[in-house]
Amino acid sequence: MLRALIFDVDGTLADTERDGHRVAFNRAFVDAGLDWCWDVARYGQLLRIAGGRERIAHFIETDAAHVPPDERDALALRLHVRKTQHYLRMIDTGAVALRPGVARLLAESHSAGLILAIATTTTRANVDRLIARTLPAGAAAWFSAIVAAEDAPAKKPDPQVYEVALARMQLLPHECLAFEDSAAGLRSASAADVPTIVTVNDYTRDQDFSGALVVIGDLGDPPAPARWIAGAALADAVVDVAQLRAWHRLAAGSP
Ligand code: XBP
Ligand code: MG
Repeated sequence: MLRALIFDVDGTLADTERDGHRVAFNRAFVDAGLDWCWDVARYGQLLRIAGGRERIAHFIETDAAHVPPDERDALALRLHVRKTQHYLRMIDTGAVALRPGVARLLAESHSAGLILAIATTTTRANVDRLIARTLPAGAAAWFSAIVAAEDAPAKKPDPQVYEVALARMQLLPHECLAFEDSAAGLRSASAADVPTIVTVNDYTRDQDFSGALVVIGDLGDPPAPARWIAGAALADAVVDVAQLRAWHRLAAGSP
């Protein structure tokens, strides 16, 4: 029986990367007097590295080798702290919006008694602020578990973040459905045996989603329908709780 929904954040709850995180990283670089600037294409490549601080550290290794090795970690940390300050301010100003159907499905699922959880590589403060800024007052209490970068140091595609979420909810993988946007996120949830629904975005649409229960463009929000891409059939125009229960039965192999 479907008991819980586990949502990724970046790219899934909200399309945060291109016009959110990427802009915040660049503002932090400017503040530090660095001439680094991650354009849309380069950031798409850097997204292969999960975790903002790890992403900066990787960039230093590949593009700023002049930084003395014993100063690199401290620099990456300092830049990431500043980047997070910029990103939080962007959320506060409404620069980060939820993807189509997310607010609707979260509210409907909560009302239907489904347990909700978050499993993300991003910084916890980013999650709390996004929920506070984009969902109804009190919605933070809808989530039984919010597992973020601080709780699962092994980043996606490692399954740790999903394993921590399952343990906190005391649920089995097949009692849940995961929502992801990227191949790394799908691999993370799949490695934890959680059946996964993928909603793609501009950065991830060409990635390999083999093993996903279903791949769609987004969850759909009337009058705009969800766009089916691959996997289990989409019965109606939008993804609702009835559709999730049907997909979950399919994943469980029950009629
Ligand atoms: C996506 C990530 C994060 C964000 C940046 O997380 O890999 O690192 O890109 O956020 P997910 P931070 O898709 O798992 O939500 O700078 O806070 O890491
Ligand atoms: Mg994601």
